[in-house]
Amino acid sequence: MSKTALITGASSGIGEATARVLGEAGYDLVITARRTDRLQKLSDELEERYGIRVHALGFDVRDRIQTESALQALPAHFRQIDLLVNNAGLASGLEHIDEGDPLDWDKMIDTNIKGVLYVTRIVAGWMIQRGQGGHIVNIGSIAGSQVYENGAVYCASKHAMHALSEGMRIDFLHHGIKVSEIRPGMVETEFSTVRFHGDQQRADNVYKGIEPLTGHDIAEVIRWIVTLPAHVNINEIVVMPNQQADAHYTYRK
Ligand code: NDP
Ligand code: 8X3
Repeated sequence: MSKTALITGASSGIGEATARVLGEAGYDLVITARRTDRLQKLSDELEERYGIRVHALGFDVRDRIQTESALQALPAHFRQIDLLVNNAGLASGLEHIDEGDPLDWDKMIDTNIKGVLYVTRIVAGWMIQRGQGGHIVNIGSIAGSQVYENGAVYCASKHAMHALSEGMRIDFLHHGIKVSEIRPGMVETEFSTVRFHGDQQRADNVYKGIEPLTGHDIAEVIRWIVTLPAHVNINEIVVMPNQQADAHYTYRK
């Protein structure tokens, strides 16, 4: 019997790479994001390449009603979720708090914290009902343990992801659901373009002189974590580019 994974934020970056890697590993997939054109293209490609079943599902994780109704409308097969990857998230803006845009704060808090809760509540509920355990992989960040100037709200949202991961691990312990938090450093995706509201030059400068991680690097870590024996769990793992020591120190060539 093939396993099924639901990946949020699969229209780009880490989520898209994870869909590719899990698809190659034989998982049936539910891939979600707002940009459904991208999801549909990815779904067609992965079904064709790996002979798996893929369901593309468009919703905005910030909208609880939309999230719940999209998930509840999934065909029965795709509600038998073995693995949930809570990946959808973003940074928006990079300013001191007194100059920050509250609309950016809403986006980060609503997506990175409330969105994770809305999706997890439903999918973990299905796992518990089914009674066969499961695995939840949360994409946190080094920003979940360190705070840097101008990034207070994003860092707060990833500190929250860390707390939610710990909370899920406790709450789901007696249901046999593993919870793993991955905390990457710099990964070159659309992350910085989104953070700088489409300013590509500013986004490119973030990675100047550094070989950053790729979405695929993180996806391979997920592949490893989910193939460990049933009695083994990786609670959390920090993954960094070799040229980055932590949130404050990078060595640029
Ligand atoms: P990308 O911008 O490439 O991908 C983000 C994904 O999240 C997209 O698929 C996007 O899809 C989805 N998403 C964003 N907002 C929403 C929303 N409201 N509803 C549904 N989906 C949404 O960035 P990354 O791949 O880098 O980011 C993935 C995760 O990794 C995030 O949680 C990020 O915080 C975390 N991370 C990233 C690091 C990095 O350096 N890149 C480092 C550490 C952690 P769409 O726009 O189509 O809805
Ligand atoms: C994203 C990476 O550099 O903002 O979580 O901490 S960083």
